[in-house]
Amino acid sequence: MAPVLVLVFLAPLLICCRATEKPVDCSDIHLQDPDSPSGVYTIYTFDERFGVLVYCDMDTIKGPWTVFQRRMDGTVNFYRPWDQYVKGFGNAEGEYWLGLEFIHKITARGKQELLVEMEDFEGKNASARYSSFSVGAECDGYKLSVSGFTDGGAGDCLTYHNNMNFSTFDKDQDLNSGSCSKSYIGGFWYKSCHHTNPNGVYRWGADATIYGIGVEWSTWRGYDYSLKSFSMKTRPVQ
Ligand SMILES: [Ca+2]
Repeated sequence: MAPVLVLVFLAPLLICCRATEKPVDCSDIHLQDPDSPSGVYTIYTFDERFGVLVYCDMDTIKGPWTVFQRRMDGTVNFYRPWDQYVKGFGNAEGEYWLGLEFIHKITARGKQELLVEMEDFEGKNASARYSSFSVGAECDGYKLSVSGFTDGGAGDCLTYHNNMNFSTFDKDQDLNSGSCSKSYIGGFWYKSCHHTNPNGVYRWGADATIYGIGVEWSTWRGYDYSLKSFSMKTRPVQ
C-alpha cells in the first residue's frame, strides 16, 4: 500500500486516540480542545487513574501555561517540609505549589519555557521569561536548569539560582553553611541564599521587620517588599 494511503487510513485512528488520552499537563488540554479557557483542570501526570488539579493559563501570550506556583492572598502556608514540596500542596483555585515531582515530569517531556509574573500592592505588573527551563529528578536533587532570560520589566533573579538543588527546612541542599530555608522561611532552589523568594512568607507590601523573608523578586521591588501576587508557569517551546 502506498505510504499516503496508509496515512489516510491511520489519521482518524490517531486523532481518536489523542482525544481520549488523559492530559499530562495544560498543553495536552489545549491540544485536545484549542478553545479550552483558562481555569482549573485535572491532569494525570503520573498515572491515568490519579488526577491532580492544576490551573491552566490559556491567555497570557496565548498559553497554554501549566501554573506550578501561585501566591495571591496569603491563605496557604508555604513553610512546609520536603515531602510536601515533592508531592504538592494548596488549592488550584488559589495559592498552591504543584509539586517538584510534577514539575520534573512535565519539563522532562520536551523543551520548556518559563514565565514568572508578579504584581505589587500598587497595581503594577512585571514579568520575567526564560526560554529554557527544567527540573531534574529526585535523585538529582530536583536541580533547577534555567536560561535564556527576556525582561518583562522585572529584571533577572533566577539565573543566579541556575543549577541549584531544591531545599526545604528539613532538607538542606543549598551552598550556605546554614540553612537558607530556615533563614528565609520558604522552600526554593536556594544558593547562598537568594535573589528571589517566591515561596517565602506572604506579607502585605513594604516590610523591613525581618530581612528577605517575604515573597520577593529583588531586582524589581527589593528584599523588603513582599509582592501581592506571584506565579510561575511552564509551557512547551513551540
Ligand atoms: Ca546549607
